[in-house]
Amino acid sequence: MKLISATPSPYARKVRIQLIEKGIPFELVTEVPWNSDTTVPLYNPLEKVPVLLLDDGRAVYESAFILEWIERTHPQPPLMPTDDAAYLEARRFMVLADGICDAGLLLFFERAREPAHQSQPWMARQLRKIEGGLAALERDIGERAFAVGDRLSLADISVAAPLGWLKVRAPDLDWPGRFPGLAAYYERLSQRESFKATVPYAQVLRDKVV
Ligand SMILES: N[C@@H](CCC(=O)N[C@@H](CS)C(=O)NCC(=O)O)C(=O)O
Repeated sequence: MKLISATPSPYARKVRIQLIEKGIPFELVTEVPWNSDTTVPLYNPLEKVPVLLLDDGRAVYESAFILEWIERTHPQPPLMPTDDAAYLEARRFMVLADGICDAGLLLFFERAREPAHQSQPWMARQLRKIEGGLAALERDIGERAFAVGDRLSLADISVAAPLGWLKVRAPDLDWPGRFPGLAAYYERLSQRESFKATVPYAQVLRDKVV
């Protein structure tokens, strides 16, 4: 099994952490999906990472679906609660976390435009979503060690992904300074080997994207 990933990608980081936590061997293929010579479109017509390449040649893409695919095909150790209410609560966190990633990427690429072409209303809109999402996470996770229940789940992995990404791609937002509960939560999760092994770092985008 191979995983096509990018070093800063919060979506790919979720899958990498899940694979490590489950002890599933995989080959990490690092790409810059924004560059014109990327191989990603060969495997995903949507041209995005992560892409999971199965041993039988099939490609699975869209991070939430990859997480589900891996959970179904490699159920041990479980990273989703079995109880319906807890499962749905975990999914709720995962949806919110992915939405923060989406707004973050939109903000990042708007900021990457020439200043004269940047849309202030668009950036303000994305910033509002990011900050609203972080505030909701701060409120709902509170001082708990894990988002749901008393063990690591895909909810924690998903929540951590935008937190780590924002540190690299939007450090000016200073979310740890503004959301101390989330900062302590992220710090605790960051002690895990799977988190240490996947700390995001920037890639240079060689080609013009916006
Ligand atoms: N909803 C997708 C988002 C994936 C995504 O946007 N990945 C970025 C890297 S962080 C990408 O590859 N973008 C390239 C593009 O949109 O062309 C997922 O969850 O997998």
